This record gives sequence, structure tokens and C-alpha cells, in this order.
Amino acid sequence: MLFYDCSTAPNPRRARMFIAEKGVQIETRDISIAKGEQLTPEFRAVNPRATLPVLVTGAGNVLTENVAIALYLEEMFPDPPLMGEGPEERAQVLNWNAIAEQQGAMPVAEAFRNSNRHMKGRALPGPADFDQIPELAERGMARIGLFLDMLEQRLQDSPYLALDRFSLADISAFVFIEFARVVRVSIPAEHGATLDWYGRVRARPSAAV
Ligand SMILES: N[C@@H](CCC(=O)N[C@@H](CS)C(=O)NCC(=O)O)C(=O)O
Repeated sequence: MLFYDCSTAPNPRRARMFIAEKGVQIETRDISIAKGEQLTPEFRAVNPRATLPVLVTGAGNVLTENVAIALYLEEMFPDPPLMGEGPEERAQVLNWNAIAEQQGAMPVAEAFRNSNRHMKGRALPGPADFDQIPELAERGMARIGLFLDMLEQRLQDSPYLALDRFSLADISAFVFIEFARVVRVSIPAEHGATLDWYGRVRARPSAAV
């Protein structure tokens, strides 16, 4: 197995955190997005879509999506389970993980990539260059607010996002909330349930890797 990481980007951090929670050692190469290493012919020979993270499986298959990387590692290393046990739990984890990606990660990316000066011409990840659209940054900021409200509502009813214990969905939501600092957003002071959850996830050793 070979893991391609990037120490500064949120999606690789999700996979890195998942690996740390599993307590496994996987040979790792760091690719610097800041230096544009994801766009080099060498890396594009590994992942033509030029994104990170990437996990090359034992059989040599190339996984470029966090959910697939998590599923593969969950099957390979079932303990501790991070994707639920049985159909009800598994479905809950995938449901909330998708919500974290679509309602959390996408708005943060939209807001950041369409406003930050270092992202000029790079409004979307991948090999093609796209111009920034300032209206998308505005929309992204509004959507982050909706996501934070949804999270607070959910966490008032449940100690963790998908289950009554930590799972992949918590990793995704946590990483995107921390990354939202790039657009100067953090958990509102009145969101007590979210702040409590955040403190518990932040204290996990995997949050420091
Ligand atoms: N769908 C992928 C998203 C991967 C992605 O967008 N990664 C970003 C880093 S967070 C990237 O590779 N960016 C490269 C770029 O900005 O050129 C996943 O599930 O992880």
C-alpha cells in the first residue's frame, strides 16, 4: 500500500486521520500542493485527476476518493470500526459523511477557492484551470452558515454526528470545520453542542497528525 498525502490540505487530512485512528503504518509520500507538485507529470501518472489524497491498494488499484479509501481500510483493518456495524449504522455513517462533504466541504471550498488570491485561475481542483466566480464565494459563505446550524441541531440530539460514538462522519465534519478558518469562519459561541463535540474530537490523538 502507498499513501500520497499533502500536509496542508483538508481532504488528505481526512484520510490521514482515518489511518491514524486505525493505528496502522502505511508508506507515505508527501506531495506539496503549494508547490504545484500535484500537477507534475510524475504525479499525474499516478492520479490523472491531479488531486490528493491517493491510496494505492495492495493490489495496485488507485483510490482517489476519501470514502473509497476509508471503505478499503475499514475492510482491511476492521478494528476499531469507523464506518458503523450492521446495515443501520453503516447507512447512518455514509449518510452523514455525504452531508459533511456536500453541505460542509463544498461550501468551504467554494468560498475559499473563489475568493483567495492564491487560488486565482484554480477555482476548482484538478488538471483544468477555472477562473474564480466571486458570487460563488458569497454563496459558499451563506451555505457554511446553514451547515453550522444543521450540525448544531444534530449534535443537540446525538453525541457524535452519525452514531453514539466516533466515526468517519465526525472526521469529515471536523476537518472541514477546522479548514473553514481559511475563510475566517469558526463555530459560533452559542453553538454549545457543536463546541462540546469539537472539543472531544480535537482531543483525539488522530486530530494532531
Ligand atoms: N473527492 C476527493 C477530493 C480531493 C480534493 O479535492 N483534494 C484537493 C485537496 S483538499 C486537491 O487535491 N487539490 C489540488 C489542487 O487544488 O490543485 C476526496 O474525496 O478526497
